[in-house]
Amino acid sequence: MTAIAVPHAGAAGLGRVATTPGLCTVDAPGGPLLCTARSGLPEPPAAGDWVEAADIGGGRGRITAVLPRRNALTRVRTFSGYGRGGHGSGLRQKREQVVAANIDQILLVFAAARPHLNLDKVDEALLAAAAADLPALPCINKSDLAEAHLPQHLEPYRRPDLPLFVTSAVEDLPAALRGRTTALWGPSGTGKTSLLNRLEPGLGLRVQAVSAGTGGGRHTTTAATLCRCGADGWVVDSPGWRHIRADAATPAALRRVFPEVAAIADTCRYSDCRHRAEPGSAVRVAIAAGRVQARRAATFARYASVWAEGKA
Ligand SMILES: Nc1nc2c(ncn2[C@@H]2O[C@H](COP(=O)(O)OP(=O)(O)OP(=O)(O)O)[C@@H](O)[C@H]2O)c(=O)[nH]1
Ligand SMILES: [Mg+2]
Ligand SMILES: [Zn+2]
Repeated sequence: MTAIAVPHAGAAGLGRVATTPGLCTVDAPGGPLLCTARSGLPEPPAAGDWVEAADIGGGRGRITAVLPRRNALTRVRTFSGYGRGGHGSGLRQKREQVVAANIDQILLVFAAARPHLNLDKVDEALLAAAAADLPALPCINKSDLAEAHLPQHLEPYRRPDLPLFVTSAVEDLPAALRGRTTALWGPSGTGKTSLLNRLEPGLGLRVQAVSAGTGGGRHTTTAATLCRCGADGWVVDSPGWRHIRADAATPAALRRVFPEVAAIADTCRYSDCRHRAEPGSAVRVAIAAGRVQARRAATFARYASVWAEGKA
């Protein structure tokens, strides 16, 4: 996940792209328009883009211009192709795809269970959002399926600067989404679309049970879709991802996501301490005393060393 910052464009009187595969649906001032895009646009429109669209009658329209994006949530998709290097040399091509444009915040949707909750993935997602300078709202959905120890595991996320949602009942969410464009982001099957359907019952978006065997999602949502949510909010429902890239995490992002570890790491004897067997590692002492979670400290140390190596 990366967010590219570009200057904000004014939005009055323009349409906003709701869905993109094939024809675009544009939420235009006069109602929804099914649009084709003018050829020669520098980039294909993405969900959340503000566009100029000409109404050509019969509910149809034509996108003539895409306004500059304030930011864009992207994901890298890897394609296997066949290269010229002889037998079995599958060339892996990477292409960056815009999932959603002009986003104010990200609701990171995970499930307490089915699929299994991997808190390292939560940390990575928070780190990616911090590195992209986007506010993140972590949300643990399916709280009705949570095991008894969940509150203990979530302890590091209960902080005044982080609005953690534990949902199933969604009463607190509407206020957090008001007046903003929020991208839903998280693994497949965690209930992103279900949350949106409960917030806006009229949407009737498709959801699908997770796999009976693995408890994993089935990639039900296949394209990013912008929906109106409440009187003045927008939500982009997005396809569940498998990989999240947090490798761009800066020391500032690390400090924001792991404040309890960073504060103690500051007091380690060596500034390049890896918090393993080094003498004078305050983090190691804190783990032994139960003041810091070993899991969080390990992730913090891993990303700190990735950063240090990148700078070396
Ligand atoms: N027990 C329980 N099940 C839920 C909850 N929320 C959603 N589900 C179920 O989880 C399954 C997956 O929900 P979806 O909304 O399709 O998940 P998604 O995150 O949109 O998945 P993708 O579109 O594949 O990324 C469905 O069977 C939902 O009914 C919840 O709070 N509790
Ligand atoms: Mg979905
Ligand atoms: Zn240390």
